[in-house]
Amino acid sequence: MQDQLNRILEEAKSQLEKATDKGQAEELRIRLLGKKGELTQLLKGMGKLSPEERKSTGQLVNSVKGQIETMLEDKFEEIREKAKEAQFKVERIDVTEPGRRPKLGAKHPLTVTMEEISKVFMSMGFSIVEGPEVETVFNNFDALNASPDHPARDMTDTFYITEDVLLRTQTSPVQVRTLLKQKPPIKVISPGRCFRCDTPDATHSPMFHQIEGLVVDEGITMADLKGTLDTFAKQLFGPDTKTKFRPHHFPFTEPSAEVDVSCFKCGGKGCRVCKGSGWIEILGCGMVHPNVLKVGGLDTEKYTGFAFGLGVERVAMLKYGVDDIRLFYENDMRFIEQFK
Ligand code: 2NM
Repeated sequence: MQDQLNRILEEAKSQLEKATDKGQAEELRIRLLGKKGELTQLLKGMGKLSPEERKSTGQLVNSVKGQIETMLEDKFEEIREKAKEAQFKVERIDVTEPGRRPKLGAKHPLTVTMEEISKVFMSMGFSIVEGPEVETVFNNFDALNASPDHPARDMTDTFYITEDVLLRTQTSPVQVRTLLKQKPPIKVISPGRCFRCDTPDATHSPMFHQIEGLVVDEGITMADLKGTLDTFAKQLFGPDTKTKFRPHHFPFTEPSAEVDVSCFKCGGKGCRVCKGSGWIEILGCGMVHPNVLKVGGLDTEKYTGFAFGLGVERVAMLKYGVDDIRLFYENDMRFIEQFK
């Protein structure tokens, strides 16, 4: 019996040494200690022994059993450790490795243009005002002296939400709001999105951006208008830029004008950018119509003002040589990245 126990112990030792995974060790445990295991069988056979033999053999069996259990535990522990190490190897992070550079975004060219224009006017003492894109017909048309049959009011040109509510077609309703709540002196610009029912093509988009300006105070004249816009053009396009004011018509200004700047590309000789004329149209402007000033409850004998508006997309297209307005709205990083 002792020999048998020693043999079992020796065999368990050599087999366990060979075991490399949990399955093999478990198999061995069942074979040795399981219900039908060799050691269990031996214990069962002890009934045939004399009481003295039973005592000494029992101790021996228990000692062997204990040894085997310890060996098995050690083996399981060893296998667990090995598995952990293997996992660590796979999941290891090298904290000394240099980081991956995050891809930097770029400001949209329209944002860059809008900020640049705003900066010029801010340096001349203008404040920035903003307002809602969903506006009343009153603020967008009535208050701006647009006659009831003005073509811009047409359903086919303006996005109406109800009979009295629309998507603003220009940012001047922001200036109407300013006139209604602020006393002169007023000196504001209003950058923002506008909406018109236009079929998209290279130069039209149903959504576009405008910056409009409004100055109201005692004694404001057309000379202030010309001086301000000439200074603006020189700051935006360079000190050699010349301006030309051509008579025009807007319902909200009288007199009204369009402003051309000498071509910043060819300096006025004529090229592709200015289509050979040497001049580029960039602004609309005029002296605020008395009917508009009256909306703000102003005494039109005492107060006068000038206003202007420009399309941000048009300026950005000219500045950056973009030939299709739709490129601004496609969110193609290959386009936007060029303006970093
Ligand atoms: C333009 C051209 C001329 C304009 C007028 C006003 C207001 F509210 F004061 F009447 N805001 N903006 C104006 C004047 C806009 O855009 C081409």
